[in-house]
Amino acid sequence: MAHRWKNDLTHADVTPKEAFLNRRQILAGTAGLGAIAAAGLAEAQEDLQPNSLEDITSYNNFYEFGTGKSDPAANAHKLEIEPWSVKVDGLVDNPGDYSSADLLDGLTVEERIYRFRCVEAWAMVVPWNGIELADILNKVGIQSEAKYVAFETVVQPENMIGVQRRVLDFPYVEGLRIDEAMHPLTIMATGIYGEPIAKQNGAPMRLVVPWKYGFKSIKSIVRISLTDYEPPTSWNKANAREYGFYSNVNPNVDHPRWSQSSHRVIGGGLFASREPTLMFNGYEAEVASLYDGMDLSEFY
Ligand SMILES: Nc1nc2c(c(=O)[nH]1)N[C@H]1C(S)=C(S)[C@@H](COP(=O)(O)O)O[C@H]1N2
Ligand SMILES: [Mo]
Repeated sequence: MAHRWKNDLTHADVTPKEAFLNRRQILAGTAGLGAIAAAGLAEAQEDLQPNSLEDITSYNNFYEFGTGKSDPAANAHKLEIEPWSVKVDGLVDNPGDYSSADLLDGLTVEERIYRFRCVEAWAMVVPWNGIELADILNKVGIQSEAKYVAFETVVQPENMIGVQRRVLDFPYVEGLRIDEAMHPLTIMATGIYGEPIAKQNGAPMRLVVPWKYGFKSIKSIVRISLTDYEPPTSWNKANAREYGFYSNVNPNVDHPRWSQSSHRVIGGGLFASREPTLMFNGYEAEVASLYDGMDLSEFY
């Protein structure tokens, strides 16, 4: 179900600004890129800022592999992703343990260039490849009592230094309300720049919810559960005063320890700059109606 929303970003907005040639090599060297390449990348290259794969894969949050921004790139090679199984359970018609191939089989992978805003007030623009989460949920069959979706990240203690050090209460868990999960902007990402998603970015599949702070976009998912209650979420469990369940990007509501009105643009190098943060991270027109009647002045 392509193009049910309007994307105001182009490849020219992709950060950072330094590896245009790498990008050409990636495109030239990737067999089976198919629809992604055909979707205008060749033409758009004229407008492209230099490529961002390097920054996207080297500045990460993935606490299972350590708390430093460069720890995931250094340690996530240990993540074992084959075979990969996703348990689907709860209020679904077709529960079970799905291989990643079976879960995604027959569904359409699209490129989605999204702003990505961490609650720590930094941001990137990432050209994801992914499948609308709604397509996956429709495939497994949502029962009418389902009101939320819960997600869980894999735990491989022997491979995960952050798990060994118990830097958070693992497994990392996240959740969405069902209407958020079914929104066409919400994707299960399986790639970046037409390449399989790097382990430090959450291989083999991770959520991307572009109007919410980055911690909602849970990585390396092994369980999807449909529930009739609001599921617990990792950062809310760790510090409920600072991190809510909704966590929609909102420049008007400061985090208790830092302002959310602007953010640092990753990848600018010497030209690193700040830019104003937009309501719902720039997706207000698409998602504001989901929150009609909610008090957005609180840090949800
Ligand atoms: N399992 C898991 N998922 C996670 C995290 C994590 O530590 N563990 N960090 C979150 C945070 S805080 C952010 S900002 C994004 C970072 O995604 P990126 O490294 O692909 O930019 O992943 C989110 N998903
Ligand atoms: Mo984050």
